[in-house]
Amino acid sequence: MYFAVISIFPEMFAAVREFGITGRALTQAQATLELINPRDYTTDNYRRVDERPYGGGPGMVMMAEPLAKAIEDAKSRASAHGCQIDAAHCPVVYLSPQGETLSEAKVVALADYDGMILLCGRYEGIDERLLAKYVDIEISIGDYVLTGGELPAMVLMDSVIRRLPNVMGDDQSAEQDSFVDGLLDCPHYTKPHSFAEMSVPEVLLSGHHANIAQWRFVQQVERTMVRRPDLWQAFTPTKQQLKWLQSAGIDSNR
Ligand code: 9D3
Repeated sequence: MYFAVISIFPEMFAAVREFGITGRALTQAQATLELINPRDYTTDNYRRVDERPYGGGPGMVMMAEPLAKAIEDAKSRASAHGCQIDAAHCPVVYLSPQGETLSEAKVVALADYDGMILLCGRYEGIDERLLAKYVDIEISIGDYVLTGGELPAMVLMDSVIRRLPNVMGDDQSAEQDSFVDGLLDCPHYTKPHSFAEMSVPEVLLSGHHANIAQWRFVQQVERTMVRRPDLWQAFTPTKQQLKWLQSAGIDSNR
């Protein structure tokens, strides 16, 4: 998958580029990341990308022209990389507090594109005419105020890259975790056997794989009921899970 990121703070993207699973995916070319700085497309001596808002008020607005040139360059780079340049194959995604909230379902859908151009805003926002002309998808990462779109772009890339084929070392990990089956995760334990006068639950030491699977599932359910009643409401157990719930005395009809 191809990513072009348009940001006046390209150095921030070392976080995804240089570390962990995303870093490895980029090294192994399962994903490509190109950074494009709108300042490089300015024509004035000060390399200005922001101006005062028409109509007055506090703060600054990102100007359309440097961003338009940056997006056009991103599209030609995406094309050179083999992406078909249209909204169906390589959309322009604007990270914005006004966007639809990112979810695992959206992440899965985003992972199907050839690539995407991620547009990161700073200051109060971007000139609306640039957005009208270029933006295909608008995404927020949640209802809290950040200082720009860079961290949301990295959140999006992290969540999308881990869903690409052959990226997860253990290819089960992406399937089995929280939100994929609609429940929170079970607790995890590793060495040592005793820590802070707490020992590991006996069932995990038993080697009885069916009992371990049942215990983990019941733990998932108990946590989800308490912490995320919304997820529990929406959950539909399989036949096996229904048996486990019955033997644990949990009413699955809620
Ligand atoms: C305090 C400024 N706000 C005026 C009412 C508007 C505002 C402008 C720019 C609020 C935040 C931002 C910068 N945020 C993003 O670019 C952003 C974001 C976020 O703040 N929260 C969650 N998701 C996202 S995606 C992009």
